[in-house]
Amino acid sequence: MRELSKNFRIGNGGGDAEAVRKLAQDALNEGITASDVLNRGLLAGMDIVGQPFKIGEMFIPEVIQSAKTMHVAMKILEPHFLEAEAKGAGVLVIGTVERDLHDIGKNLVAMMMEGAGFKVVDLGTDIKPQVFLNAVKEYKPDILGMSALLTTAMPNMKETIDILQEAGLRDKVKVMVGGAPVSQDFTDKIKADAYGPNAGVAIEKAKHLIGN
Ligand code: B1M
Repeated sequence: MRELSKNFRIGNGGGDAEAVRKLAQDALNEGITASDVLNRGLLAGMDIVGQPFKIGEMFIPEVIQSAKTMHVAMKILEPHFLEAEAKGAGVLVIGTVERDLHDIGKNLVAMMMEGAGFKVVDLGTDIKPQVFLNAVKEYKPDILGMSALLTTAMPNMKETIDILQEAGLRDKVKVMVGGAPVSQDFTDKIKADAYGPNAGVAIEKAKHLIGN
C-alpha cells in the first residue's frame, strides 16, 4: 500500500495516475478491502502531497496531477462502495462552497453516501448560497452538505445557513459541514446540525440525522 501512496508524488512532480490505477486494482484483486485501499493508499497518498504544497516545494500543476490521480483511483473503488450497502436512505444535496474549487473530499463523501444508500445530488464546486437555496427548494433533500477546504471560504457556509433561514427553510433540512479546516466548534458557531471530520463519520452522522 505504501507503494501506492508514493505514486501520488513522483520525484518533485505530481502523481502517476496509471501506476496508481494498476496498484489499486491489484490490491483489490488480492482481497484488500476498498476501505483499506482508500484509507491506507489513496488518502495517505494525498497526505504526501499536502506538506510539500504548503511549503512551496510542489506547485499547482503538479498538485492537479496528483488530484487527477486520486480521481482515477476513486473510479476504481466506486463500484465496491456502491455494491456494499442498501438503497433508500434519504436525499443529500452536496457541494463545495463559493470561491472554493477543492472537490476531492466532497466527491469522496458523495460517493460513499451513495454507497450508503443516499440519493446524492452533487452541485459541484464554487457554489453560491443562492444556488444551494435553489437546490433545497428543487430537490427537498433530507440533508444539505457543504464542503470547504479554504479558511477564507468557510464564512460562506454560514451565509448559506442564513439564507435558508431567511427563506423559512432552515427547519426543513439538516445541514452537514466538513472539510479539513472545519471543526466541531465552527459547526456549533454557525448552527449547522452535524460535522463530518471524514467520509466514514459523515455517513454515520448522516444516518443519525435522518433517524436511521
Ligand atoms: Co489547495 N489548498 N489550494 N489545491 N490543497 C489546501 C486545502 C491547503 C491546506 C494547502 C496548504 O497550504 N497546506 C491550502 C488552504 C489553506 C487554508 O485556507 N487553510 C490550499 C490553498 C491555499 C490553495 C490555493 C489558494 C493555492 C493557490 O492558488 N495559491 C488554491 C485555491 C483554489 C480555490 O479553491 N479557489 C488551491 C488549489 C488546489 C489545487 C487545484 C491544486 C488542488 C485541488 C484539486 C481538486 O480538489 N480537484 C489542491 C489540493 C489537492 C490541496 C491539498 C494538497 C489536498 C486537499 C485534498 O484533496 N485532500 C490541500 C492540502 C491538505 O489538505 N493537506 C490543499 C484530500 C481530501 C480527501 O481531504 O478534502 O479534507 P478533504 O476531505 C476529507 C474530510 O475533510 C471530509 O471527508 C473527506 C474524506 O475523509 N470532508 C467532509 C470533506 N468535505 C466534507 C463534507 C462533509 C463531510 C465531510 O459533509 C458535507
